[in-house]
Amino acid sequence: MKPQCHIVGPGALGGVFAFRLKAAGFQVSLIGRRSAASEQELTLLSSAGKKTATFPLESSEATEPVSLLWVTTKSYAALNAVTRLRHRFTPNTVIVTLSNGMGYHSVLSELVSGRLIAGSTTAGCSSPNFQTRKLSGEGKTRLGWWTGAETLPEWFARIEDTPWCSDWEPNIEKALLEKLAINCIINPMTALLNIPNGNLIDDSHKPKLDTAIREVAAIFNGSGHTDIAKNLSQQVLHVISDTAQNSSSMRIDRQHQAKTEHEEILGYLLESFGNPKKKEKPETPLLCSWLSALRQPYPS
Ligand code: KPL
Repeated sequence: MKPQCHIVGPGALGGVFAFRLKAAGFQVSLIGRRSAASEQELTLLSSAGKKTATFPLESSEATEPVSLLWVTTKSYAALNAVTRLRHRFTPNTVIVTLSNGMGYHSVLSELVSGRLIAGSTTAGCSSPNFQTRKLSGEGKTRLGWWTGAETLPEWFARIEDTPWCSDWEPNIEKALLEKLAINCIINPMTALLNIPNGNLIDDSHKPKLDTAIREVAAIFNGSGHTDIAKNLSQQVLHVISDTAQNSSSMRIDRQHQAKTEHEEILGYLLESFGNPKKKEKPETPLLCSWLSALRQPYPS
């Protein structure tokens, strides 16, 4: 029998993962905003062509148990989305999160007594319209137990050999921090300048990019994550070249005048990460100016 899973947040990322998990043999149901519809047809555009599939669509209020829940909402919406589903959890429910940023994993983990798999993905996903999801780069998806437990869930065997999945991560927190460091640079800079990722290495932007890398690396060095700091420049340039044509999620949100994940990305790094009370924090004027620009309301 096919294992069942639910995806809450069937936007760009959730839609792409609905197709990926279906292809891996899961029976996938979507959980969306309250809607009268009981199914949702989605079309996936990728380098492999065009695929269309119909997924059962449930509301949070439904009562059937949820055994494996993939959370693909924006990070600021994850806690609320999961809390609204609590009445559907069993003593064995497992949550997998793929949202950007940090600061929300521990609370989510408590909601399922530690059965939280945290994930990070560099898949290039967008949603050109209500029904269409676009995959412009497979990227890599890294998963691991938030608690650091080592036993792999049985269903991991279904996805571990797919081109998008990395080996199981025994230290997922480090993987999330590596991604956070990259997001703290690429996302705010592309969002505020309104440019695609690849333009960050143009001569006119490169000095600012280098400054941002230096400031983020200083924070990671100061908190003892020297290996993340050391590899940061190389990693950022790698993601920029891999996603050169893409828009970062923060740029897309700003273009739609939607809430961005700046608090869970840059806000977390500057105000919660490491020891926020420590006096001798490195100076990060560029990052601080970005955070305050992102905190400004959109002009009406
Ligand atoms: O994670 C991303 C995002 O846009 O949120 C990257 C990898 C930076 C790709 O744009």
